[in-house]
Amino acid sequence: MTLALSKGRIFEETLPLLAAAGIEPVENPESSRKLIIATNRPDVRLVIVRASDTPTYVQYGAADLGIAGKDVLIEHGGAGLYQPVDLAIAKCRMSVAVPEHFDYAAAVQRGARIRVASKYINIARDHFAAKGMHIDLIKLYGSMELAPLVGLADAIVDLVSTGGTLRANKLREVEEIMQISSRLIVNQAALKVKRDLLQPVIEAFAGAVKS
Ligand code: PRT
Ligand code: MG
Repeated sequence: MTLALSKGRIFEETLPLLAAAGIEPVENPESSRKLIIATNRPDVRLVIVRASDTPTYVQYGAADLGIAGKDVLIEHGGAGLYQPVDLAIAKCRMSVAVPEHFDYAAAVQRGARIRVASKYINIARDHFAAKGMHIDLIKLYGSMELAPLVGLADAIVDLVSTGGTLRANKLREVEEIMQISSRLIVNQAALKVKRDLLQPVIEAFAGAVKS
C-alpha cells in the first residue's frame, strides 16, 4: 500500500492519524532527502509529493491513498478519487483580500471589472461568477500577496490561517469563500482490488478524527 503525503503541515498533522492506524514512518521526510519512505509495516510505504500533486498521484494509482487540502482537490477536480474522510487537519479558509485602502464594497456595488490574481483559478472564477461579477483572472503560482502591492491585481484569492501574512503586507480580508481542511483520498480502482488492505486504514483514520 502506497500513501502520498506532502511535507510540512500536512505531514506533521497526519503523523498522529498514521499512528492510530499502526503506521510509523522509519524516517522523517523533513530531514531525509528520500522521496519514498518506509514504515514499520512492510506492506506500507509513503511517497513524498508536492501538495498540489497529491490528487494526481492517487488518481493514476501511483499511490493508493493520499491526503490533500480541499483547495487542491477542488482545483484538481477529483476525477478517479474517493474522498471518504474529512480529517479536520491543516485547517484554514479561502478568502478574497484587497489592499487596506481599496474600497472593495464600492467596486462590487458599481459592478467594476476588477483584476484578481490567484493560484486557485477555479475557486476564484466560480466565486465571482456566483456574485455576478466580471473579473480578469491572473494565474499565479506563488506569493499572491505581492500582486496587489505592485499593481498586478486589485484583489487576490488565497488561503488565510492566522491572517499574519495579509497584515504584514497591508492587505485586508473582505470575503470568506469557504472553510478548508484536508481529506483522505483513495484511488477508486485500488479500493475495489485492495479493499482488505485499505479499508482498515480508512476506518482507523476515520476513528482517529472522531476521538
Ligand atoms: O508545494 P505547493 O506549492 O504545491 O503546496 P503548498 O505550498 O500550498 O503546500 P503547503 O504544505 O504549504 O500547504 C498544504 C495545504 O495546507 C494547503 O493545500 C492547504 O489546504 C493547507 N493550509 C492550511 C495552508 C495554510 N493553512 C496556509 N496558511 N496552505 C497555505 N497557507 C499559506 C497561505 O497560502 C498564505 O500564503 O500561508 C499563508 C497565510 O498564512 P497566515 O497564517 O499568515 O494567514
Ligand atoms: Mg506553501
